Amino acid sequence: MTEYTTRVLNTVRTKNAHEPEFLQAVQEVVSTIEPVLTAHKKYEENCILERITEPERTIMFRVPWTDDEGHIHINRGYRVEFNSAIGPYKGGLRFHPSVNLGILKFLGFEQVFKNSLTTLAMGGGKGGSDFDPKGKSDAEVMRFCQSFMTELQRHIGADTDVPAGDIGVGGREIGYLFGQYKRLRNEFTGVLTGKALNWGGSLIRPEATGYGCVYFAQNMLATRGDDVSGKVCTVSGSGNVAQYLVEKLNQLGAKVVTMSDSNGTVYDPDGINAEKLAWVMELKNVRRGRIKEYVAQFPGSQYLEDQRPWDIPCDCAFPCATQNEINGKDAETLIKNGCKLVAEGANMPTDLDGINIYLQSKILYGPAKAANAGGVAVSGLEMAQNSQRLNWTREEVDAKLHGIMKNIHENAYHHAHEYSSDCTADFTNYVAGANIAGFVKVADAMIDQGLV
Ligand code: NDP
Ligand code: 2IT
Repeated sequence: MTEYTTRVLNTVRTKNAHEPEFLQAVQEVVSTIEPVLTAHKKYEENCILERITEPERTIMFRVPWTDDEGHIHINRGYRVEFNSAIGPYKGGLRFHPSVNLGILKFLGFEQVFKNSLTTLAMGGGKGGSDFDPKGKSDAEVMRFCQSFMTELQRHIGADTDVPAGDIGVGGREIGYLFGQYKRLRNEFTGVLTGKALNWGGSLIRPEATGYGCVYFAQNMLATRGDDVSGKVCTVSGSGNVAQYLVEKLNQLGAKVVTMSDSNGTVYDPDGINAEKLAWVMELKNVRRGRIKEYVAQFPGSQYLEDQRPWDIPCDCAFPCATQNEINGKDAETLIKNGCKLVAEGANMPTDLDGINIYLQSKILYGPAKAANAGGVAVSGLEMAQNSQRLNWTREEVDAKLHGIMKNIHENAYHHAHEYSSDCTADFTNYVAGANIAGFVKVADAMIDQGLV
């Protein structure tokens, strides 16, 4: 580590001592962008690292709501407006009991670099609440969303800050949030993305994160003359990202043998084919049930209570649930069992030990900022369509998503080979490549715009 990065990391650690996920995300970025900081002193001279690790604005607010029995509940709401150097703040809202400021700061920080990689004009932000939508009625979720938006609306706007979904926030929640924004502000604008098709949404937005992650995996495999067809794949999660990732893998001839939720994993050695996936989608999206119900429906499959999918042998692994779901031991197990590719649908699903093991093993590793950027990229395309007051076809949006993922891969590949000394003809350090490519665009914009 250089004197500059050591000093900045120490300050960030002191100032954010109780935010381990945020510190983890910062450490990963700072340790990989050193070569570009050394090559170009302007970043240090302009204190870019010190500035880019501090959110421009952090909003925290009370969210009171009443349940169906009339009992009052108080949750905490947040919006971290991290960086607006290259566009309005953009990033999802997460509703999950584990949400706290440190988790949203890690997500907002990651979003800055991810959004930069998409090539679209979007800054980075993230928000959410410790509200748990599980087990709540639609009416309770609506009242919560209305209360949450009653405060959030004064901070966001189509040219200021454009939230979207994340864990616990899907089409239902975006609908209630949009309705309340429209009522309070008396304007129909593209203030949220992930809207339904009949009121401003974009085709392919629900599919975009999962599809985009598979497109990124295909681009990585192509560098080794390989393809996803015929590959045995393990997937974690069974929500939005996991569902469409499994759909695309099936379409491309891969075999997906696991899906999971926070209670356990289903292992289906015959493969979760299109028909079984349709059943999972109905289970999770309509009945809002648990993944363990799969085994009663599909004999031959097993339910692994309290387990993640990483002990199951696979060619390719796609973590699509949550942060730090793969540790060093899991990464070792994956590689010992023959895994040749990890592409991250979730944000920061692998801890720092796990990442080091992937890099030492020289497998194809697509880090979240690059591999899951398809979701926010199509959010950017939804914003573009809203501004034009036009809707593009499914084929048009999918073609643009394909192009964006290819571009992200090339950009990360070239920056890795230019700056990261561990790259060879057969190996690309996409972590360094994605972090450097994402950083340079934002940092240069910050320098252009002066000390703000
Ligand atoms: P969903 O809420 O639709 O699904 C989340 C899935 O992950 C569920 O199966 C859930 O299980 C599981 N999960 C959530 N928290 C945990 C946990 N603590 N431990 C184990 N499993 C857990 O969310 P998404 O599919 O949208 O998001 C999944 C991941 O992808 C997140 O990391 C998110 O940040 C990331 N992401 C999402 C994008 C999007 O466009 N939606 C874009 C880019 C990244 P359970 O039902 O038990 O809670
Ligand atoms: O982590 C992410 O990129 C998202 N949850 C999607 C953000 C967005 O604005 O579409």
